[in-house]
Amino acid sequence: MKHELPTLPYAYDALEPYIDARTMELHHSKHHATYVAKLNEALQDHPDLQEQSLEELLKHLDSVPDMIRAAVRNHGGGHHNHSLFWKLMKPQGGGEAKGALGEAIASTFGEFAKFKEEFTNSAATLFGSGWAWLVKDESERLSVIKTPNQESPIMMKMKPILCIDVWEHAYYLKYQNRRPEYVEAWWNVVNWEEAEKNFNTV
Ligand code: MN3
Repeated sequence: MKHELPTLPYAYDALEPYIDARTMELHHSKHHATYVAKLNEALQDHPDLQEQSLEELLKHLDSVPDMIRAAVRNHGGGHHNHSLFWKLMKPQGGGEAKGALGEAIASTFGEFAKFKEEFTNSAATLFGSGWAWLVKDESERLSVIKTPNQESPIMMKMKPILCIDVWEHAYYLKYQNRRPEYVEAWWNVVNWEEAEKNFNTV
């Protein structure tokens, strides 16, 4: 079974003006596609691992052979993170979390604005390339974390709810070095229904 690049649930220009079409196109058709190709390449001589779902592979990186573990972490993580990320954005998104997720955010962070501030701060201060996340741990507790490179919370037994890619390739064409501006704009395209779906599934 080969891993495949998912199609975007909207057009490349659908998130304009917050995220530009050229960035979306390169990010999806080049960067994400490369993670998928390199993951398949790493697994090509490992038919047993090809049978596993991406989640299983990432949850049990310890049982992946040494020789390909870094490739699976980087490219498998990259494939999984981007697949989540695309669905967590939509045109006419933004606003605040509602429903069960909205309640959990309010009870964890005090109010939505506090959560937004903490998440924004994590995304802005992450050094180098990586991701900021809202995650749920095994005792259902919410927290904001950052991961370097293409590491995923599922490698740490945590469930991803919301994420933002802060690699320069995610914003450089439009925002150059102004990552905080990109993060601020990104809040306008957050797909809270998708985040709530992530929150409600185990
Ligand atoms: Mn990326």
